[in-house]
Amino acid sequence: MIPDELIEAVGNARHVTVLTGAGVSAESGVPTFREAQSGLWARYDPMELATPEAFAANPRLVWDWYRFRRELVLGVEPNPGHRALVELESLLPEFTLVTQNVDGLHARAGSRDVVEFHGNLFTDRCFAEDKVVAGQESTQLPFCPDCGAPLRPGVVWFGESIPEAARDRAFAAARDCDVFFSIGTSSLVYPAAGLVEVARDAEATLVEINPEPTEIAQTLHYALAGASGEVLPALVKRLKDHRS
Ligand code: BV8
Repeated sequence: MIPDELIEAVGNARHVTVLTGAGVSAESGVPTFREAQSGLWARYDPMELATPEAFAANPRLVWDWYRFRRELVLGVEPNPGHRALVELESLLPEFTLVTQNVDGLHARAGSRDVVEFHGNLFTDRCFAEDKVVAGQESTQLPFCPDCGAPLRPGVVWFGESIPEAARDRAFAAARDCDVFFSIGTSSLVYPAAGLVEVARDAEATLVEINPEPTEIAQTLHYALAGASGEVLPALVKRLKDHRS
């Protein structure tokens, strides 16, 4: 399932960069972004809720959706895929984990220094000053204690720019790595989906872990068809056996 040459490439790598998407959290019980939304939210398209326009038009609906997602994520645990990435980091000289996920599960699994490309579900930001504000546990619409403007979830919405520090770190890591993993992402959302092209141009070995082929299938060196919660622990075990 995992070719020896790939284990060699990872074992000899100076720098490995990983991009994860919603598929890495699927085995924790967090629905992926493009799966039909469950229950109450089934009738809403995330693409229409995760926008500044949706928030301006109906802040209560958007806050209700994010609070629903916060509750959902607080009720789940990181899965073996998250934990395998923590172990992989400890086996390599340099490792950069970039995630599109806003659920914070990589950090809860023990990954340090995660590059949160699309922000984080659990922070609040002032809509006017765009600064992070201490989370307010309120069921109403929260407002900035400093300027009174509405607070919004600390995530990057469609049509919004990626936070500069996260964007710069992610693209630098894609340029510098010897092996680039794209794990659990449909590779549809830019600029995150552009990272693999940067890694390709830097002649990195390109690997995907996903049960389904995706938009980037043609550009890959290795496509490991499977669930990240199974493939990643198997990869780490093979790497440790290879080392011993
Ligand atoms: C920007 C936070 C511009 C919010 C998210 C036309 C062409 C190209 C681009 C565009 C376009 N029109 C508009 C754009 C830009 C747009 C974009 O890319 N749209 C796409 C949809 C076409 N991008 C933006 O707007 C970005 N900003 O471009 O700014 C700009 C420039 C200058 C100045 C001002 C503005 C901002 C995008 C960020 C949006 N925010 N999230 C929230 O979460 O509420 S994105 C959202 O989608 C999530 O973060 C999610 O992570 C992300 C990507 O989805 P995936 O993670 O890939 O999840 P998905 O469900 O799609 O796929 C899951 C995969 O997992 C599947 O492949 C499945 O097979 C696999 N899987 C399932 N189970 C498993 C598994 N894999 C492994 N193991 C398993 N067990």
